[in-house]
Amino acid sequence: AAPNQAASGSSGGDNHAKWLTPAIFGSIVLAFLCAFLAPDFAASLHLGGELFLRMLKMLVVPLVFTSVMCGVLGMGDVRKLGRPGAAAVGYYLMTTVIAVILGLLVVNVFQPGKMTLTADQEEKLVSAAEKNSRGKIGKYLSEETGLSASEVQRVLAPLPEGQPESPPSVTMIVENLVLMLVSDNLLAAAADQQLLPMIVFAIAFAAMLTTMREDVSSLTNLVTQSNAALMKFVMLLMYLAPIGIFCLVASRFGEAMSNGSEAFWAELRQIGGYFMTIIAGLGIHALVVLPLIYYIVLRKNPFRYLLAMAKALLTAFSTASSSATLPITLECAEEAGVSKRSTEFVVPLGATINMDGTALYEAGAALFIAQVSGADLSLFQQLIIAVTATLAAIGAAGIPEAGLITMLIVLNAVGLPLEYMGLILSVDWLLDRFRTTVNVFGDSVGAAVVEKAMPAS
Ligand code: DAS
Repeated sequence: AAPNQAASGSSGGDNHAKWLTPAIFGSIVLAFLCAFLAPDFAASLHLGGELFLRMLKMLVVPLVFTSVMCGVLGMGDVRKLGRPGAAAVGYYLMTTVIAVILGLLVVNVFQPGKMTLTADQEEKLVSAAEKNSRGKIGKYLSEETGLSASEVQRVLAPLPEGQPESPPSVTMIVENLVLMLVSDNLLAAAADQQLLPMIVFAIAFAAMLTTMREDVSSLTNLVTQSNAALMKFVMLLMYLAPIGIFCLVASRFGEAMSNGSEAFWAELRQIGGYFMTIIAGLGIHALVVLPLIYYIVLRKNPFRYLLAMAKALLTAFSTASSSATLPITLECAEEAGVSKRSTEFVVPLGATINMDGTALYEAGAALFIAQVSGADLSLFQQLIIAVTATLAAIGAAGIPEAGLITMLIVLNAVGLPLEYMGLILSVDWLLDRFRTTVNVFGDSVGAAVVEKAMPAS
């Protein structure tokens, strides 16, 4: 029973004031300035940032559930899901593999790991080695990244409890990823913002509705109208974005500056070669690879679309979380003219399993650690890195620093020393913002590209 589209709220068209994108961009510039000029004041704004982040995250679970259901209900018949579903998975795998290869390429070309460690870096290495006793690295990373122990464990789901005696086999990782598709407790999955099992359930539940003979319009209208109301909520929230994003960015950068900007730049310089190499890879992926795919499939200007997605990309940079950005990504993609059916179905799925930026980073960072630690990897071992980085990125959650945590899987797979993560920790919170932005842009291009595979409405 096709839902009452009239209640599904706006689709496409300009839902927002023109000033919003420049206002959000300006708030980020001001936040940087504030963090450099008055770091303590900037750091004190964390409450405003946290409130905005929580309002976004509060919408994620109900929005993912209703959006995916609307996307399936909009098809009218779940069998029509096959083609766009296959197109989406094909797109995700293709762009993730390209990203991984790009990550390995830039690190092989620029060789950022051929460096002499400073005394400070040696010290970081020793302290990480001490904390990296068996099973403790997850705890160490939880302390360093501020993620809760349960979040670290969830992100490491493809790894058995603690550190396996032997590196996890690829089959073990795949098995864990398959198990992540179906939760035995949906409420727990929702509470933990594990979106994949919720998406699978929402698709299956909506599919049941489309095959029922009884009149289910009251339920489908409830879902559609709930989704429309939630999208209105997102639109309202976006007017708070300039303030929320200002507080988020100013507080995080202010915290980084609290030891003085010299310390910040010194830390960035220490690992500058690695940082710039990964940024170069991310830039190529976001400004060449993805726009090329967009143009080849749609024959439209990809940079106009990038501009239309700017609010979502800036939010991704500010929150370092694809999940938290999801409501804004949905809103912007629709505003950019991508059909509701495509955004509702593809964007939530992409935000969960399509992480090009993370995949590129994990492969590149693992190779960097191999270079620094003097491990000379064979082509086959680099292939193992490529496969495990792809799987780890699929399994990574859309939360801050998830890519750093899941990199443990990649390092384990080729037996690289985990303590070398101590070298890249200090800049990871910043690099995470760039890779999250690439993740969100990859999801946005996915929604636009997969729309071509949608059945005629
Ligand atoms: N922060 C993650 C995200 O939200 C990406 C990562 O950690 O690599 O996409």
